[in-house]
Amino acid sequence: MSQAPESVTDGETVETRGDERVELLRADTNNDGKTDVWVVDTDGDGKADLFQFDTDGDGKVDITMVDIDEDGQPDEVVDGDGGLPPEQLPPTVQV
Ligand SMILES: [Ca+2]
Ligand SMILES: [Ca+2]
Ligand SMILES: [Ca+2]
Repeated sequence: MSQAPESVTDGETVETRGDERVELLRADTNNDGKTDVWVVDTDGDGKADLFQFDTDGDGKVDITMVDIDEDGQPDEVVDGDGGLPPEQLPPTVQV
């Protein structure tokens, strides 16, 4: 069930390992006070399998990557939040 990282689709709901959303990390990489990187565990095993990025700083996710087999390589990349919008919470890490 692995797909090539090149399979970028638009506006689709991504398939994740689980239905949970445990945010392991939220980071503000451009120091505007808003989160722009989310690292998420969806199946509760403590390992990250969902990564989301806000690339234009509007607080909404622009790119979602899923690492379905948790090997550190993204298996699916979609535009937008992939049907998994994050809560608007302050970042846990200022980068
Ligand atoms: Ca930011
Ligand atoms: Ca996981
Ligand atoms: Ca955005």
